[in-house]
This record gives sequence, structure tokens and C-alpha cells, in this order.
Amino acid sequence: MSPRFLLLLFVMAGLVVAFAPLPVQSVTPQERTIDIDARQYTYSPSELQVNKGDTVTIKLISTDVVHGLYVDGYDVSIEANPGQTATLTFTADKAGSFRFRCNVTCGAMHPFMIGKLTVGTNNWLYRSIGLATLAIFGTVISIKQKA
Ligand SMILES: [Cu+2]
Repeated sequence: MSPRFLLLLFVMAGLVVAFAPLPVQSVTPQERTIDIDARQYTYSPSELQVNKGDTVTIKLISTDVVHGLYVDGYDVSIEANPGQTATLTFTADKAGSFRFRCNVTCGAMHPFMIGKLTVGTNNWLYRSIGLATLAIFGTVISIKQKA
């Protein structure tokens, strides 16, 4: 095989690993409980990652004034009183990136109190493992060809 053909073959294999749709869902749905601290004007954590199909329970703990949490796209919300915990449970049945934000006016910077919920499978993990394996094979073969 010519080196050029081999290179082409590896590039194509790499593209398949990176972009081919996976026929099966690679993770089984889980129940997740996530504690979120809310204070003026931030959530902690502000980035949530779950898998599609997961049952997500958010425990919103407000540490100063009344805060809310509304998830765009899912249209669910809760409100937590100062020093108290509010609980919201929903099924993450829509994949994608969704903003969640405070829906209780809590002060001057209130509109900036936002976070991100990412609902997806861990495909990228498997794909990056696949790409790494390909890269190792490619390196080994190109070394052998030079020898
Ligand atoms: Cu607010």
C-alpha cells in the first residue's frame, strides 16, 4: 500500500469514528441529585451535565435572598426561600444545551444569574478514545514504513 493511500484510509477512518451516529445509546439512564447553591448573583455549580433519559433532582439551596431556577426548554421552575432548600425533579428527555436562570427578581444583577444544563450522552468520551487508538495505529504504521 502506498503511504498516501494509507494516510487517506486513516483520515477516513478518523472521520467515521468522530462523526458516525451511534446506533445504541451508550449509557443507561440514572437518577441524579444535584445540589445547587444560589446566591446573588450566581449558581454553584453553574454548569450541569446529565445524560438523556436521566431523572434529575435539583436541590436549590438559597444562601441569601429568595432565588428561583427556571430551565429553558423544559419549562420547569422552583423557588427557594433564604436558608431553605427547594427540590425539583424532572426527566431530561430532550438532548441539547439549555440555560437555566433565576426567575425571582433578586437584585440589580438578577438578569445575569444564569447557568447551563447540558443533556447528552457521553459519546465524545468514546469517540476520543477511538481517535486516540487510530492515531497510535497510524503512528506505528508510518514508523514501520520508514524502517
Ligand atoms: Cu434573581
